Amino acid sequence: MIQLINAPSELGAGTRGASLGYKAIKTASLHVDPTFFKRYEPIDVETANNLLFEHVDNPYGKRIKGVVKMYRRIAAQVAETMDDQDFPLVISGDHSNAGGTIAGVAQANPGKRLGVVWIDAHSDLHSPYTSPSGNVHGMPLATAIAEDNKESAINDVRGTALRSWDQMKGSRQRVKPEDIVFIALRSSEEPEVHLINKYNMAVHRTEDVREKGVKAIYEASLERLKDCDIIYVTFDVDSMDPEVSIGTGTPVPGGLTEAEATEFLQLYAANEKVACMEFTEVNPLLDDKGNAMGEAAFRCLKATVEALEKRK
Ligand code: Z70
Ligand code: MN
Ligand code: MN
Ligand code: MN
Repeated sequence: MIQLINAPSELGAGTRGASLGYKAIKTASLHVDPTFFKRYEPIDVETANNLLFEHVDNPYGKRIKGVVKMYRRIAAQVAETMDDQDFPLVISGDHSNAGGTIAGVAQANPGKRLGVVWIDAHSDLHSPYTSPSGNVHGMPLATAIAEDNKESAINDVRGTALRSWDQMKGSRQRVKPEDIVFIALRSSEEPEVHLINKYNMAVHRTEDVREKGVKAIYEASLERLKDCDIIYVTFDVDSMDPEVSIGTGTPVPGGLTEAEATEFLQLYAANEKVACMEFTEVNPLLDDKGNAMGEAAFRCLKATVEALEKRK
């Protein structure tokens, strides 16, 4: 069974409104498939969004104590869902807690090698030592590979931010850095580029997708992850072009079309190795075309669920 998990986080984002992403998607479903969220009723993860109203005390890990709370709750829910032999499909607000999703997948699958497909304009590989913004949604993938990247440090981090960071990071790698594949990546800072090169992570840019086609990039990613037992796929909607994805915190030109994103999601969803997926960063407050982003995300979600259903 597919289990939707609604985790309307937004503590990790730099702009407000990502916690409304699920509602935007749900509202969009009313025009397209009004009974969808009855058939796939999500489990709600309690947020710590009350902390949005408190003073930010850690410039290099903004609201990171609250992010850690969300991270733990999502990890626990994802692990429980997998222990129940259901497929977790997480709809999160901002991307910060994807490290929690990965921790949950790892917890429920001890001894299995976990690969990651990161469909995103950003590489989300910062640590508090390297983050230019202090926004924790730029850090989840670094928690999965337990990477401080101190050799690229630009920030003098101390105190509770470090303790929270160590809690997110955990004591061991949940994913080997060489088991990470990026799709539609086009915005990384220097410390992230350093890690991508150091560990030879696979990067497929939008131009590569155009040149070779979605299917070929998908197949290359599977070849890359052939020694992995299971795969987690994350879909940050800013992977899509701002023409589709203006309703998101940090749109970046040169992204995927909705059709390309849909094809990727359908291919991954149809693959038995894919054990968990996540949709993230829909922010209707930034959408200047009504709920266009919510509508596109819902169409992507519906296509994903239909492909997952066909597996059985
Ligand atoms: C930049 C930073 C970012 C979104 C992650 C951007 C981070 N690398 N933005 N996800 N939407 O501030 O770390
Ligand atoms: Mn992201
Ligand atoms: Mn992004
Ligand atoms: Mn609007």
